[in-house]
Amino acid sequence: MTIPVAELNRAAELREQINLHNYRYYVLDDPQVPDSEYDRLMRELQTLESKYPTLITPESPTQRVGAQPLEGFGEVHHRVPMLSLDNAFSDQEMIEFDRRVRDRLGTEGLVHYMAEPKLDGLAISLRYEKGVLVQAATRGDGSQGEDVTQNVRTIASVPLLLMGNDWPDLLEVRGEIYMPLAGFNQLNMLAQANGDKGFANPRNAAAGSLRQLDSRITAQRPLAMYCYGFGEIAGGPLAETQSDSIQRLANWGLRISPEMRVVEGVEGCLDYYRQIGERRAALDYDIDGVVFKVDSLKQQQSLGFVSRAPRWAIAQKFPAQEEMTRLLAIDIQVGRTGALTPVARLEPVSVAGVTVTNATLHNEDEIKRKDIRVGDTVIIRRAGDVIPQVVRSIPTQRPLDAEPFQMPDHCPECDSDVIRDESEAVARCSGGLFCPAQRREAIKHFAARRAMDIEGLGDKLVDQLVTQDLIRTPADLYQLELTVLEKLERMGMKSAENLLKALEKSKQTTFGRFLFALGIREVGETTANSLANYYGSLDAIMQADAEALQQVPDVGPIVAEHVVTFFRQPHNLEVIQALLDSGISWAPIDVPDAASQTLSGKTFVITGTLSVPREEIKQRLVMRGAKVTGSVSKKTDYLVAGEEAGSKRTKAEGLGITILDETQLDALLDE
Ligand code: D41
Repeated sequence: MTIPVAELNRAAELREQINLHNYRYYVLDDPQVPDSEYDRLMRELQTLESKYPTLITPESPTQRVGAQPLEGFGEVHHRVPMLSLDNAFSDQEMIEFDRRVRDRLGTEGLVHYMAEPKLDGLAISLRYEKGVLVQAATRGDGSQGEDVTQNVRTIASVPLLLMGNDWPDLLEVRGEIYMPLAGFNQLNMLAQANGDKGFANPRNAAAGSLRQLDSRITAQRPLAMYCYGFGEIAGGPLAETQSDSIQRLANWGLRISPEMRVVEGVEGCLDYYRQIGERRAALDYDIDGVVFKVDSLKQQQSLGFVSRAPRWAIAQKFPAQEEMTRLLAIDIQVGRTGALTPVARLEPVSVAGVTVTNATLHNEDEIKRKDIRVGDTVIIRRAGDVIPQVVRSIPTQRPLDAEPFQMPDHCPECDSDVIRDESEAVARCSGGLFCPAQRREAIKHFAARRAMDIEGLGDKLVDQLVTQDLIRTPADLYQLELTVLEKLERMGMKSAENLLKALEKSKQTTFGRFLFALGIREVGETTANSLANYYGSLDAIMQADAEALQQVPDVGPIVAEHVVTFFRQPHNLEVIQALLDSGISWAPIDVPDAASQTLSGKTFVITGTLSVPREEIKQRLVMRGAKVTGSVSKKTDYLVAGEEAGSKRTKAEGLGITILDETQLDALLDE
């Protein structure tokens, strides 16, 4: 069947447009058109292709949905081997690496390195012939891998056709296929909803998805790829440096990491390592370190490689974050609100350089779900500076007599009944302030830095004071006397005096801090401040009912109920009275009247250099009921722009948002 020229041209045009939109969306993460427009173009192309099947080529954007299942994967020989990476586990080892590089190069000058995150995924080689993706292979042992072309073709950020026309006729690109964390979490949530276990981590999920014989399954998985290296290239290297070569890949529509940088010398490497380490948790993918590559290809060549790893590259790994140890016991901790939290007592183990002896187990359901038992060998994870977690147990190493965990039905501290609301995951001690644990935790909370900020009143000291029955409520703190304090363990005359001074000093506080310190359930710092600013006085809050309380920003029905309940307890009112009697006070709060809220409901963004500090402008806007946010979006009503306002101004202009200079802002504030 001959195809009319008009439709032939239209098909070509559609492919070009779709490829471009694909690139904008998946590679640059900056879409140009709404999804509906993209879908419309795709449908039009599909219609044309089904009318004229000879129009279909393998690189058509319609051909990404997956193909017939395979019997098995073919083998691929890597003519240019896929090398492995040497590891460095410390700054010292990095210094030694840089020393070796400079010795071999015979230079004392600073070496330029290309730095990039080390993704925890799977290494892949893509082969483009005349700009068309013809093969994708796993690394395998470095010289022999598996042919996973059908699967890789379904990954949207892998171009089926390179952009431009200055690519070499043969181009092999190496990179890492991985699963973004957002996609991983979604996939696992879906799996769990279907009663499946899901994947243990994003790396396994990526590997499992890529090893599917049925590429239609792979097509459903949120995989992505970053390119970082080269295999065979017709006509030799693409440029003189690693960084320029990578830039050329980017120009052809291949996806490269936005974190890639050229750094100078080993100091530059170590800085980069630290910076990425700090941002690690904010990235949408798992990384296990940073890779450094000598930037000059000439230098790379003169360094060469040993066995299977180049001498010109190294991976500086982050310290391991998971370790195995034994679960010695499960203790129950009683919190300020009576919540019982199971805590794992562990055989001490060093995780990422920190000795861990305790880890959180969250709640009863979690322990049951993971089937964790005392005596088990367990895997502990420490992520950043959060509390270590028990990831899972290893059932094959379980002692025969290990029994399933059971939440106690009486409080381990005060023997009161434990109750668990059907709708809640937490079990609670019903003892209230009869329970010494709840009293202890309430007082610790009261004294905390973000609450009354009583310096020198640490957890251990509170434990002693409560255990010896020297205090029962936060108000008792202000009745403590020197003669009593100085006799306490690890207390001397001097620290006892300092504590009394700190107590005295804490009496001058803010209303928000005081409210927070009371420890009303679900009332955190922000809510406490909202309540303080909205009502201005304790009496006003105490008189408000649940309905009125919900008028306060970020107070919902649950918080409102907790506030009302708290102030209904005679015991709490007594404690508050005693606290006020002991001299606690705060600066009065001006409650703005409704008439001054001229900018209520309006959202502002402030940018550029202004003649007064930004905080001051923010304050003035907030006093008028406005909200001030950090970034421009459709929800922004006004952009206040000073000198040298950059991208925010451009974005605001694009969105048609009203832009104010300082004079216009003053006028608006004076209205
Ligand atoms: O992100 C990675 N996992 C990564 C792996 C990376 N950013 N760069 C890499 N560079 C290389 C060389 C220097 C050999 C081209 C690598 C790997 N190799 C690699 N991945 C798996 C084995 C080797």
